[in-house]
Amino acid sequence: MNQMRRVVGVIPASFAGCFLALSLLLAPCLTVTCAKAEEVTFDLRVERGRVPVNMRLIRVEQGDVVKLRWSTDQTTILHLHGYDIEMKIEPGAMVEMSFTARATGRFPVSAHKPKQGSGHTHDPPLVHVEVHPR
Ligand SMILES: [Cu+2]
Repeated sequence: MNQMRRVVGVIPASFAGCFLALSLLLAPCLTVTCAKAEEVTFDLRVERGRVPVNMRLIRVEQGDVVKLRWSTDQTTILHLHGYDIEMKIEPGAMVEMSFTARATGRFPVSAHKPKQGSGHTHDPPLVHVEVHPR
């Protein structure tokens, strides 16, 4: 006990300060909020340009690592707005769209029909990704 106190006593103030700062930095991560950040995976099947009704709203929480695994019956280019991720999906292959949900909000994923000419048009969104604040 006596020895312990002496050891604590000789810790330089700067070190103690650092330790305090570090604890404050880490503290939020030790609470439930931070521990909840997780990896979430959704399997999404596009058939004739649509995703099943019960899969059209994807709710995640800020900080989650989100994986959308896409399969399709026709070649399509997907565009996740806001996060600005574009990928091509083709029949017979599973394509994973992966991102960390840093920005909160409601983000549509639209299909781009392969088209001639420049620019692109959107069909109504296939799904919406909702990123909720923690
Ligand atoms: Cu687009």
